[in-house]
Amino acid sequence: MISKFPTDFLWGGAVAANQCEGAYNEDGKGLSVQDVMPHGIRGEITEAPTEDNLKLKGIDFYHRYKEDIALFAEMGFKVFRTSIAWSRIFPNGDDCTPNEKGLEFYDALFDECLKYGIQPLVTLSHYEPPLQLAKKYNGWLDRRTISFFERFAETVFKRYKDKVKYWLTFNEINAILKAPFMCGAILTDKEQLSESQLYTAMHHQLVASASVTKMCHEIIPDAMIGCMILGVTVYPLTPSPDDMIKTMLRDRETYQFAHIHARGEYPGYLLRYFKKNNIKVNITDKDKEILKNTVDFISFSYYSSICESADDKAERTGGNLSKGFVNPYLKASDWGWQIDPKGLRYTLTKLYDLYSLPLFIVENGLGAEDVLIEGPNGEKTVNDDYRIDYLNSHLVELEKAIDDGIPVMGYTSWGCIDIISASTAEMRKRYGYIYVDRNDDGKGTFNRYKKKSFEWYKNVIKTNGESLKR
Ligand code: BGP
Repeated sequence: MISKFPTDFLWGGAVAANQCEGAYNEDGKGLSVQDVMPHGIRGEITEAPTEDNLKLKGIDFYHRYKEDIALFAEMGFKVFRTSIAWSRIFPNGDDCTPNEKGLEFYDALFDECLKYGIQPLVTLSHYEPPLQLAKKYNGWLDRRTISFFERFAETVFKRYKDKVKYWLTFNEINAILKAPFMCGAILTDKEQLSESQLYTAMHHQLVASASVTKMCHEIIPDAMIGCMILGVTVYPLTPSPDDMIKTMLRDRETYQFAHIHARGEYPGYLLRYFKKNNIKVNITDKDKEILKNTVDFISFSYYSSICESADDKAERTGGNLSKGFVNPYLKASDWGWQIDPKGLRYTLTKLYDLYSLPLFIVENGLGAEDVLIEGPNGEKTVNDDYRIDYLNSHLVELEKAIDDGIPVMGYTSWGCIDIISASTAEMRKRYGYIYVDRNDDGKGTFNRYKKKSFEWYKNVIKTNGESLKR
């Protein structure tokens, strides 16, 4: 018996409503910011949805979820992470009554999961705020958005309290500082936004996150609710103390969010940063009281690590919403994200050493251009050994953290089925154990095909990690 994974370890996979459901205007759903972002984060925002926006149809999960959940069950999933599209429930964000058809869809989706013994893990806000909130209030810049979000959370907590026992508030809540429109429905150009405005929007989301944490504990006492952080793992490019300090400062962009959710207050270094840079954020006494409602666990996404240096001339590379310097010891994915399994163990250790809360990896995976081939028995498949290697190596490092005594609740690999990528809105950047026949030109049958990694992951789950190659 080698495996160190606990017997109740929550193995599964993750998606987000806007990256898979499609049905962008069906059954009363309102537009979300994603419906006018045809080319991802760096693309233009269109006046109205355009044909070239793959997310309008996604992978048609809205109509095919039963087939997909059955495939997840075949792999043995214990948990399935997805989000509730806010604009399916409150089409404009500030509506007084919810859209019943939207509520019915998620009732059916969660029932389908539970039919197979799969626990839903639900993200309340995953980069898909209602577009109307942007147009009418300039999104999270306006404090009234807190109450709109509280109404949304209260509605779904009460509706699904017997079906959903694991909740996350905001997906990668730290990303609002990098992508204010996608994360905060803020129409003002990022370059025009003052730091006071950006941190004010961040503050409103933090208050909303703590407020719904309190609400979840009251409405669903046997549920667990966590924050979700974009895990940016940063190494100094050289042992120069200047690079080390630069790394420490860069780390704070991530850890300040975990700090606030875990300790219930702003860290001194962030308040000092506000003061030093004349950043005005209205943190009321009532806000401070609300912030004290801390989370039950910390969840995060982990894909890669980056280097930081005090010397700006070094060569930079990509990462999940984060640019860093190239680490000469690491290989990169086709999208320039540096592959670093040990960085996952380092991040788990650092988070637990700092906050002593249970942890949950809710995103980890390799985006790659997969090639569909004819399998040995005539079926269509993908030989994604590269994805198996990536996932296997990360799970082996995760196991070492568990062996150190770190309580990790579960692991939902990102994009358990091919979906539309968030940063570039591409279909060709595939993450799934299941190939979806849809391409960047929008063409395809939408058929699903099991990749080689499907059987691999099914066996990992069946053996509770025993089958991993160490
Ligand atoms: C994270 C998001 C996910 C997912 C992932 C992969 O930031 O939480 O929604 O998209 O990144 O990134 P991408 O889809 O850009 O490859």
